[in-house]
Amino acid sequence: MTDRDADKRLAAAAAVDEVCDNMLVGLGTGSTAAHVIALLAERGLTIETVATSRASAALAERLGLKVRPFDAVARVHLAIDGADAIDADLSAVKGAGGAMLREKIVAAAADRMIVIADGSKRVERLHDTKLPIEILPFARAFAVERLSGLFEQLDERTGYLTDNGNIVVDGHGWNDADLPGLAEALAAIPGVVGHGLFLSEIDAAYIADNGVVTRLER
Ligand code: ABF
Repeated sequence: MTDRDADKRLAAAAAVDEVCDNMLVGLGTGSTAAHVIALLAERGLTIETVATSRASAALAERLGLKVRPFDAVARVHLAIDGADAIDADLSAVKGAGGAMLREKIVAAAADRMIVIADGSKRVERLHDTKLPIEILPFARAFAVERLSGLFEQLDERTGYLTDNGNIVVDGHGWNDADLPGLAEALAAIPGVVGHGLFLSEIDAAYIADNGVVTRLER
């Protein structure tokens, strides 16, 4: 296990310590969230889960966790998920794994949402991180044209569809001076069905750096 992977597992373990029996837990997506799934399976807690991606659902089921379909769930006790970048205000960019729409829905449905990350994800400013945007294929050209006013460069993930059957475009060279304004501008483009800006969903974070775990709370 690399030092970075050891940090991911440390951050995951700190979040899993907040999981109690009889909780409904939202499982994130990505390599850090995979440590949460493994630890939850190891600890044998009496919990049920919902997953933010088919990949996480498959891993959880393979390890013996009960995964409920989220479409029958209105509320989650605790969601634990990774991030691509997170700042001191607990604003984050997520979605390198393409699961940001389901991740945001589960985070919004959770009483508490905790981000777990290794130290490389902690940033001063979010704008150096590509911003994933989920677009309805029907709206591809229209949405990309409208997005071009917000980003210096837009790269479509060719040959990739999300679990929702949508395309993802990564925005580079964006202005993070007004994050709520950017989120509002993205939501105003018909055909943009999701994006990786998480501004209010995150309640706490465990960030592990060289074996030391720091807890951030909103
Ligand atoms: C997921 O975890 C995504 O939102 C984010 O992009 C990814 C980070 O992956 P990793 O934990 O492998 O760095 O939550």
